[in-house]
Amino acid sequence: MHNPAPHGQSDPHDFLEIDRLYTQEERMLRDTVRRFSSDRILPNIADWYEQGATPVELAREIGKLGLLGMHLEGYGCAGASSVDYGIACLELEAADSGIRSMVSVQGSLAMFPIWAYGSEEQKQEWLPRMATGEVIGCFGLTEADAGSDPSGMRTHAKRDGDDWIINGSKMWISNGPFADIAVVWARTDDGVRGFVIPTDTPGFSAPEIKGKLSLRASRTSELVLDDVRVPDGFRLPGVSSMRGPLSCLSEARYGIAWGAMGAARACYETALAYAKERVQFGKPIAGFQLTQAKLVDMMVAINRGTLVALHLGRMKDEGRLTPEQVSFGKFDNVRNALAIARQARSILGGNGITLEYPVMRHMANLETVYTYEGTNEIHTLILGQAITGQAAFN
Ligand code: TGC
Ligand code: FAD
Repeated sequence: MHNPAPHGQSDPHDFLEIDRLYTQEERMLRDTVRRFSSDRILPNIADWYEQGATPVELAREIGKLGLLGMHLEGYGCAGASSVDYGIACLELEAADSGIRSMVSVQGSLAMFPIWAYGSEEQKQEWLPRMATGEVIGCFGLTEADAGSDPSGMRTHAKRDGDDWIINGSKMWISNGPFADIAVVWARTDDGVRGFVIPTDTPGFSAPEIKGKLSLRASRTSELVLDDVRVPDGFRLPGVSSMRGPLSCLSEARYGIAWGAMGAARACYETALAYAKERVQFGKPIAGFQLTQAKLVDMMVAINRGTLVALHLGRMKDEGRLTPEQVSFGKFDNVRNALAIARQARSILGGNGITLEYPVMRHMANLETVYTYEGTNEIHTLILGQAITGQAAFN
């Protein structure tokens, strides 16, 4: 029988000793991404956020680390586990949700459909260069009038001999302003199809969306397709229904369940350190019961959410994770991360609203994370359907 650890010895930074649940290799990966983040992202992120742009070279650097499409096998991809991918998402999002988003879009939304549904030629052509970051991709599903219900899309592709002519527009497309290729989902006579379209194809444009107050380190655009003519070889042959785009979303949502805990951790760590230093009424504000209640709520939610993410990851690696279990992680971890960021912001008082601290930036980012990849409400309905058997979407 083991003696219990002495009272008061629990680590405020890893209260439930989740670290012990990772393998040695997983810890090494975590340390590598964390070091990259603190050397390369954290010193610059406030400026990138303020300017509304992150240099595209960062994608190449992340590619060199082997993080782009890292959970895919072959074609120059790292073939890492789902847990590894989750850990990378967590560490990148601890820096900024926009950076994690760039990696999610590249790996889960642009590379994954090519890997899962592309022809051998398409895989050979695109995946190796996407894994290094030489080619950047974006994912066009959402439209101005088809957000939560993408099956209402109007973008359509019509067969013309050996070619397709694509018309329509997409909205809110991450990586759009600088992407080299776009995976665009369009209605056809033969169901919903994905097309891999080089962004310099005549008739294709990607006007940038300006004035965002959230996810500013990630660039976003519309995609406009005006009589875009592409050969049949640009069509993804392996899927012809909404299962195509929706299965990509499951990949990205899984990464977000982890990533949100990274943003939450950054907020908690900042608030804890600040509360111990900041003196009001003659003592550190960490000594007030109301502050402690906030910090405890944050710490408990982060430990719980990280355990959920790790559990989902182990299930995914066993091939047992269902889309609605992914929704569980995205739904609960993102709403908790947003609540944590708001609590942390209040602990920092006036300083909390500046870019000098990461908290308000994370809080603003998490408003987007709450909305994209299925809003909080849509995931509520996915879970509601899973437990009742009744669809309540319309
Ligand atoms: P439904 O009739 O339920 O299903 C159609 C087919 O798709 C399959 N399926 C899924 N497969 C894998 N993963 C999932 N999550 C899946 N959801 C559904 C399903 O089994 C069926 O297959 P089959 O073979 O029988 O045809 O589809 P629906 O059109 O009624 O969908 C309902 C709903 C509301 C759940 C869906 O439309 C939805 O998830 N809406 C939310 C839209 C959304 O999340 N958009 C995200 C856009 S991309 C983005 O935000 C990127 S942000 C950047 C970043 O990720 O960092
Ligand atoms: P709507 O669908 O109009 O929803 C508005 C409100 O109505 C929400 O609260 C919603 O939950 C609620 N609502 C809708 N339907 C129901 C219902 N049945 N029951 C109850 N409530 C409901 N998309 C891409 O395709 N690719 C990308 O790369 C991408 N990147 C993004 C980056 C950013 C910064 C943002 C903000 C969005 C991005 N998106 C992307 C789009 C994103 O997925 C959509 O914004 C999201 O799916 C919601 O769609 P919507 O904005 O049209 O909101």
